[in-house]
Parts: sequence; C-alpha cells; structure tokens
Amino acid sequence: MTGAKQDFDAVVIGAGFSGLHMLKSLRDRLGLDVRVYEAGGTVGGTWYWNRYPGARCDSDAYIYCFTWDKQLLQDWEWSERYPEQPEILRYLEHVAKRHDLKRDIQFNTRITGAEFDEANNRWTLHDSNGESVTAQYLITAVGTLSATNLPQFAGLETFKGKWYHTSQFPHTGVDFTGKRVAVIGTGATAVQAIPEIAQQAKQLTVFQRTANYCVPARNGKVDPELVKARKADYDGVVKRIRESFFGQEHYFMPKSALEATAEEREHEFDRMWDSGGFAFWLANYQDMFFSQQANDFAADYIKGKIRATVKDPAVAERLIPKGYAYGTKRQPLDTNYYETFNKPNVALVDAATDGAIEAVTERGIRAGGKEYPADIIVFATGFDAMTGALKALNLKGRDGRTLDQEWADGPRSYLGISVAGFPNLFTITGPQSPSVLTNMPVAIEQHVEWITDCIEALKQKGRNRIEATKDAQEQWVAHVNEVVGQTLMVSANSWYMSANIPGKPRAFLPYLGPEGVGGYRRKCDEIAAKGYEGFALT
Ligand code: N01
Repeated sequence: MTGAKQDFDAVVIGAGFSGLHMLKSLRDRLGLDVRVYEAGGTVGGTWYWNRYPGARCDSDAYIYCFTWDKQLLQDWEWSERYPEQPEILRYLEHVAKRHDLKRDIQFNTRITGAEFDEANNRWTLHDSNGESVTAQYLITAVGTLSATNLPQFAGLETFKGKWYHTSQFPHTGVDFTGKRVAVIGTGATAVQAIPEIAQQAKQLTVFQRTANYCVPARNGKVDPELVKARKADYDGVVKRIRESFFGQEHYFMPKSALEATAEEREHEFDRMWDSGGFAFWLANYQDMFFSQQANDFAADYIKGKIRATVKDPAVAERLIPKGYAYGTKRQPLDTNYYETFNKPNVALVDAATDGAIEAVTERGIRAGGKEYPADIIVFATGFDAMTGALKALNLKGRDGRTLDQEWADGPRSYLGISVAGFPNLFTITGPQSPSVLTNMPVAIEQHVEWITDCIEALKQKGRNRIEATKDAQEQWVAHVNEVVGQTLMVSANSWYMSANIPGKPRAFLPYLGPEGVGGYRRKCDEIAAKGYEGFALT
C-alpha cells in the first residue's frame, strides 16, 4: 500500500504483534488516520524474520496470541503447545486479513530518520524510499530483539562457504544435508536450532562461549480436554495473565527453598521439570532470584540432569554452566538439546576449555589455534536488545538530541514507554518496561491499551503534546535499577544486562517490577488516573 497522503494522526513503525494491535486500536477504536511502516515484506515482525530451523515460541500458545479478539480466541486452533514460526506467521496474517489491517501498512519500507518539529508538535519521518510524512504521534513497535548482533570476527569476508544469521534466515530455507555446519552461540535460538540442524548436517560443530541452563520444553499436542477447558474460561485466563507477574500462568511458590527439605525440593523440582516450559524458571521457590543458596539448589538439579543426559563426561562438564546464577540469563527451552551432543556427528568447542573464536578463515573457524572446517556458518549470536532497534531509527527529539546521546550511559525512559526530550513518542515494550521478562503479547497489549487511552485523553483535554518530565524519568530509572539490584539478575553477563554487545554500557534493560507486569499495569493506570503524573501536557 502506498499513497500520496503525507500527514497522519499517528505513524507506527513495525507490523509485528505490537504494530498490528496498535493500528487496530488507534484506527478502529479512536478513528485516527494511521500509517504503519514495515521493513519486511509482510506482517509478522519477529515471526517474519526468524525462520531458522526449530524456531517456535517458548510461551504456551494459548496465551501467546491476541486476547482482544475474543471470537478468534475461540476459533483459532493451535497445532501444538509451542507452535513453529510458520504457524505463528499464519496466525498474524490471518489477524491482518480479518481486521483489514494491510491497507494501512506500507511494506518493504524502513524508517531511516525522524525529527520532532517543536513549532507544530509533529514528527517528520523519512523512509528508505526517500519519502517523508508527518504525524502528530510516533509509536515505535520495532520489537525488543530485532537489531541483529553479528560479531565482528576477523576474516568473515574471506570465508568460501555460506553464512547466515538466525534472525535474517533465507525465506527459502537452507539445506544442511551432507554439509559441515558450524553454529556460533548457545542461547535460546541456538538451543532450538542445534538439534534440528544436527539431524541434517554431516558434521555439526557448536561454538559455545557461555554454557546455558536449559530445561525441557515438552512440546507436543495439547490434550483436547485442556484446550476445551481453557476456551471455556478464556475470560478467566486473560484476567489472570494480565494481573500476573510474568504474563503467564506461572507463579512462584510462596516458600523459601531454604525452608524445604532436600526431599521436598527434589519432589518440586521433578514436578516442574516434568511439566516443562517456563515452570522451572518462573514457578520455582520464591527466593530463587534473591538467594544464592536457594538458586544453587535449582542450578545443581539442572547440572545433575546434564550429567545424566550427556554420555561423555568431559562434554557434559563443558556443557555445565559456571560462574553465574541459574535463571539470570533468558531460559532456553530445549527439545533434545543435551541429547544432541551424544550424536557422533556433533562436536562442542567451548571457549573456556578449547579456546575462544579467533577468526573466520576461508575454510571454517579458528578457535584456540585450531581450524574447524565448515561449509556453512550459522550465527546464533542474538541481538542488540531493546535499545538497538530504537537507536537505529535516528530519532531527533527536542533541540535535535538523539537517543544515542540520551542513552550514552544506558537507556533512560519513563515507564519504558516514553523518553524525556522526545514529545509525542511512545515506545511499545521499550527499555525499562516489563517487556522481555513477560509473555510478550501481554506486555504489548498493556502498552497498546495505555497509549490508546492516553491519546484519547489528550484529545478530550484539547492537548496536542505530551512529554515525560526529566524528574519523573530519573525517578523511574532509579526505581528500575533499585528493584533489580536486589536480585541475582545483575550478576550475569546477559543481554538483559547489555553485556553481549562490546562497548554497550552495562545496564539492566527491562523492568523487573516488584509485582511484575500486573503491578506495572496498575502503576501505569494510576499515573493515567492522576492526569498523567510525571508527564507535561501542552
Ligand atoms: O541470542 P542470545 P538468541 N563470540 O544473545 C553467543 C529470544 N528468543 O538469539 O552467552 C562467541 O541469547 C552468546 O554467548 P554469551 C529470547 O528472549 C525467543 O539465542 O553471550 N559467541 C550466546 O551463546 C532470547 O533470549 C524465542 O557468552 C558469541 C549466543 O551467541 C533472545 O531471543 C526463541 C558472541 C547468543 O545468545 C535472544 O536469543 C529464541 C561472540 N562474539 C530466542 N556473541 C521464542 O520463544 C554472542 N555469542 C520466541
């Protein structure tokens, strides 16, 4: 869709879960004139780009979807507990069609810059086709994990084989049959991809920088009786996940791991392990993220599972995480991940024991002075999380200040939804909001609803400009850091802590509120009820 129109009430950047819902809400609820820009060829965002083998969602599908379309909640049938990427993309295409969203989306178009016009209280946006439009409100729906992190290994340009990053995988797929494949990384993406690639490849070499704590996904068909019961109680499900800590039906046990006997702990850990998914991570003992001792119990349990699964004890030892607390990096869900290292065609190269990657060569990868031949290299090296995609928009706020300048020491936002100095800008699941610590659609819907209410309130009050105050922002940043500072999360070199990108200032990116996304929702609603406390309305 293109058109000559140049001035909009709102521009939304991105057509994934966030952008689709934002468009629906502003256009069909408020009647605004909205345009969405999307760099991809169709809707989907994350689910458009991440097409690597094994890509599937890690949250249970019955809650990894839009909850505002009640009929669709009843009608849509997910094929399994954690559907694969093509199925989620089909779902988003269906939503776009059902609500006639594509007519307001311009695809294959990247926003390359935007500046705020103080005199008119409007944003002027520039796109990759060399065109410009203006909008009163600018809403970023660019995703939290969308700016690709491709480490700058020396020699990549000399590599004679093919290489791919998981987040920009070819839409035609990649045939690994008979190939020597190297996978770099062992995060949640690699943990999904490695078992799949190992089934095809002649030889798979996995380059691990930091071993991860993986727990079983236990994917499969969902019992039809359970599906029926959930559909019958969707209002209840939705209420519970909206009010919950993590946007999921997982709740910490109201007990300290230290108060339980060894037998009780073993029993509970077995139960969580057997139920699969995020239960082990998010429904564990309540002090698991606070007490190193409590955390060690859970960590030791997983280490025992790794030793029991991986047949070669030397490989098992290298797969065992060291030096950081369990759960402080994003929990990967595994389907035969550890078992894959028992296959004769799979080798592990561990930075700590075998040597770190030194260079890509013509024929493969050199690590610890040794060359490992490869025909295909898969970079599963993640993202410049949460701030990367926002900075790449080249937004200029008041006085021409850029996000790069504002965030030179780490992100600063008010509620993760707004940045002082950037009027009429809303950042869906922006840094310092619960976002990636929750089931994403829950966090997205909360932001979309709040932004829609806010714009409606501005209209009703006859205001045309809103901006977070510096004071409110500083208090929020201090609060975000104070809350997470009480947990073990700050000790890990995770992407949550910005530690995966060389030179990125060390800062915790999301918001781990004392009451999670449910408490954060209440906080945002209180702020709105107090006439948008902490914001200046003009
Ligand atoms: O990325 P990651 P990901 N040299 O950053 C390694 C979401 N997700 O794409 O741990 C060598 O977690 C890096 O090593 P280290 C989910 O939120 C969702 O796997 O930094 N290695 C790590 O092993 C997830 O957390 C789903 O030491 C290098 C790996 O590459 C997020 O996406 C599914 C390196 C990167 O792991 C990102 O996951 C999958 C270097 N220079 C993912 N640089 C769903 O459920 C990095 N590494 C929808």
